[in-house]
Amino acid sequence: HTPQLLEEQERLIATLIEAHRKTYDASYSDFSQFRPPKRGDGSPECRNATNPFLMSLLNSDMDELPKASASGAEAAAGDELSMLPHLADLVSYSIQKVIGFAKMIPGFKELCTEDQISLLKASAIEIIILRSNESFTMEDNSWTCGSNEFKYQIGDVMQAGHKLELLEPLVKFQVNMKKLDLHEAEHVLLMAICLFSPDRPGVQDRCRVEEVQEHLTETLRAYIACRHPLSCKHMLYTKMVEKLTELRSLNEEHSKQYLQISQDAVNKEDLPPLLLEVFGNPTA
Ligand code: H97
Repeated sequence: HTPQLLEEQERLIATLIEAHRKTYDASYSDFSQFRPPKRGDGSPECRNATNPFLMSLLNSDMDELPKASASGAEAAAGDELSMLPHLADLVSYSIQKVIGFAKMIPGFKELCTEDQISLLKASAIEIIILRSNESFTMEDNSWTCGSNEFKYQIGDVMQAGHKLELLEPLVKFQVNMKKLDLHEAEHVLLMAICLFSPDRPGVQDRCRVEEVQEHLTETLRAYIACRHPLSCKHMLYTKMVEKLTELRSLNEEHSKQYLQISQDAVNKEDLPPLLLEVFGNPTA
């Protein structure tokens, strides 16, 4: 049988969409306030990077090595972690927006502060990965946020210290998300469901969190059943729940790599205080 969208569920969806619109600026105009992106291009000056050639191929449309860098082995200016300041600022900014979004979800403010913190700490990277799907394009598998300066490709994330093997699943995830072609209602419900996961470490009032999550998933099921075109709703709910499982493993990988990056970072100022609080500060 077909569940109905109750008036209350309609209102919930409207609230979530409004919360997302208020916290996701699709013009990306704030990005110029971040520390600027520094992209090593595989030139001899940038030879210090671990994979300069691979990186230059990933970062451009060329499919051949640049002649200049094909010879000589002189190492020069440190290019390692050159994208870290910019991407750390992007992530810190995104965390602030995720917090703003969370505060507008009915039920979040009613939790005790400790549980609010536990949920945000655990889900921040997952919600950032989810919300970033809006800027992701399958045209060139990049996150395109306006100008070329703010177009992020795999090579850029490698230059923040992340490993290629682990970025491939991230891009695959983005492509598969894009293919689901979610409605805005489904996109915002998925982010809210991700936040209200009762099994996150440190959560005290699991029952309350579970109650809200169940209400959100019930709303998602009802929405898909009555609003999504028949031809595409087949297994959509199941596929969305599978995405949450994939996010857990991306999250786990991120934690490991983040720990490594934060230990490797020579300039501790590269990591903004909010980022250290949310993902951990190994030197604290
Ligand atoms: C969105 F590397 O909020 C708005 F150290 O859509 C727009 F920095 O580890 C643009 F320390 O293990 C957005 F944690 C785009 F910070 C999002 C993108 C594109 C955000 C650039 C790379 C991002 C990606 C989502 C996640 C990913 C930010 C990286 C996140 C990070 C980091 C750090 C930090 C840093 C890498 C994720 C690594 C995996 C593969 C999950």
